[in-house]
Amino acid sequence: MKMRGADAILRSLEAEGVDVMFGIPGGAIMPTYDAMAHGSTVRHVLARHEQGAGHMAEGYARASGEVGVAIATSGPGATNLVTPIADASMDSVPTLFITGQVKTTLRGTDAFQEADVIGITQPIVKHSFAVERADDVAQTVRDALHIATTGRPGPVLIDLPSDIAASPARDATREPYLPGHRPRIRPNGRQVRWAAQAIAAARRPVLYAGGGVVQAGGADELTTLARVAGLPVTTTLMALGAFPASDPQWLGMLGMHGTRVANWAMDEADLIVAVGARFDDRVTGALEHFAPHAKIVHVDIDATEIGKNVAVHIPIVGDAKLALEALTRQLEKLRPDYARLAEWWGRIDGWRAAHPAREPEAPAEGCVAPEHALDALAAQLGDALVTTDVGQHQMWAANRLAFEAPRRWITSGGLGTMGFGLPAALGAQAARPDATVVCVSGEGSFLMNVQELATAVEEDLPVKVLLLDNASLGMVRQQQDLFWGGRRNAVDLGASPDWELLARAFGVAARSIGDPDEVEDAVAETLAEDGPALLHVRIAPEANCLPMFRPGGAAREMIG
Ligand SMILES: Cc1ncc(C[n+]2csc(CCOP(=O)(O)OP(=O)(O)O)c2C)c(N)n1
Repeated sequence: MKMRGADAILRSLEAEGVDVMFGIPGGAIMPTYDAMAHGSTVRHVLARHEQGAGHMAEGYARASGEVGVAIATSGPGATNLVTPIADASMDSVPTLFITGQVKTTLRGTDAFQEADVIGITQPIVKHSFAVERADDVAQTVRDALHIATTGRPGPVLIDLPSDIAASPARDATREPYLPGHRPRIRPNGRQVRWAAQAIAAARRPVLYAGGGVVQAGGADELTTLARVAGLPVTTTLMALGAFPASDPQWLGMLGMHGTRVANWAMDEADLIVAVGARFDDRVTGALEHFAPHAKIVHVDIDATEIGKNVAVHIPIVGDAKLALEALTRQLEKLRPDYARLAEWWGRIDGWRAAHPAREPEAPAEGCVAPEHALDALAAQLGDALVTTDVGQHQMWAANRLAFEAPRRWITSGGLGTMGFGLPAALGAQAARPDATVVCVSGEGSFLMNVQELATAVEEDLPVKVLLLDNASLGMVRQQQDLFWGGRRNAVDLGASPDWELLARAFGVAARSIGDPDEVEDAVAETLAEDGPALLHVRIAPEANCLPMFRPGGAAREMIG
């Protein structure tokens, strides 16, 4: 059979090592689905909503470090991908989104299911390609994968008109290309030396790591640098697991829902070494009050991040793993004097002793404390991967589950997308078939992509869901209570479905509990299920996620 544009898509994905994609067919993408019907080594996972498919691609990428691929038809299929594309852009997730487009002859006629997806997604893609010739398809796929995965990773879109997909194409997969060529950006040696000298001289240093460390595969190098230099370490929500939570140098997560000790250490630091992090507002709080005494070293692969939110004293543009290695080598030569840090560690230990992890409040009759449910999960988690949705449950999970290694924690950080958790878990499970994958969710978020339970059953993706039900949009309720005079509005989710029945309707095993004595057993039973399973836990409806700092307030002023 002669090769068509649509075949070239598949042959190129295969040649580049893509083994799964997530999507839903439709009119304008029919040629590509027909090409799949002729056979491909790329597994296709049929999602039930394109937003689900997009988050699955993200979950796959975040779990594996490999590119995640989602595919959809034109018009509504493509617009349903907008949220995952924005999510992947904010969290720098290497992803490829392939959309069908109306025939070139119908372009601009408001044809059936025509939407300008290139225009709509312009500000949120790393790059996009509107394919104009079938002969270009193979090269376009290779370029797209290359762009998605090099430098700062991100989402790339290929928009493929159906007539081009159906036209004969040159078999360009046989033409030479640089397979696996992924240049790494080396940091400048002089800047590394300055930074190492600043670290060796600092009296109150903090190492602040972000998702870029995970992306660069630099978690071990982060840990080595921290140990060699004796640095206290905090990470963003995105980088949990990049530094082992059991390590005595771990301060916990920083930011709005981070620990007091992490935020106070940043506040009093004389040197902040930021690696693969972007000083976003959920981390810094009000910028005019942020880290007033600190010099800042900022390592980032994306030069546009340096100096974006805070003035940087020593910039290092480069791959986080390489930069961390280089910094460690310099510090080994400098042999820093650890005694100068004794006072700083004393101060940190004092904060720790005064503010240990919160003891859960006694829950009302028929409810479980959220911290209790998460502590039970933490105790049985082992090497499991955890995805979350967005809300209180996400922040409780971030603080209660302790991760020792990267890529175990998958959450929507930058965009804060409710509905992310379940499909992301399915994508992670597709990437790691042998791993246990748990989605920690809230009932508001879970309902946003609950249809993907059907995908879990049909595709044998045995994810476990821990649904923390507080009968409300808890995080919004908490902010209304704390910062909006207690005027609760549009947060009551009293009329939720019967979760056990709902899960069973999809063929998913389910159990519902509200008795604290049942928690440990119920978690164990859920994790032991062969197939997908849901554990619905009624949690205290008034429980707040504390401590926190006020949106727009100073990070040092932690409430609760
Ligand atoms: C798509 C989307 N819509 C709205 C919001 C705003 N928002 C943030 S948290 C939240 C409540 C989440 O409720 P739930 O999933 O039940 O979690 P809980 O906070 O109760 O744990 C809302 C509405 C959001 N983050 N994402």
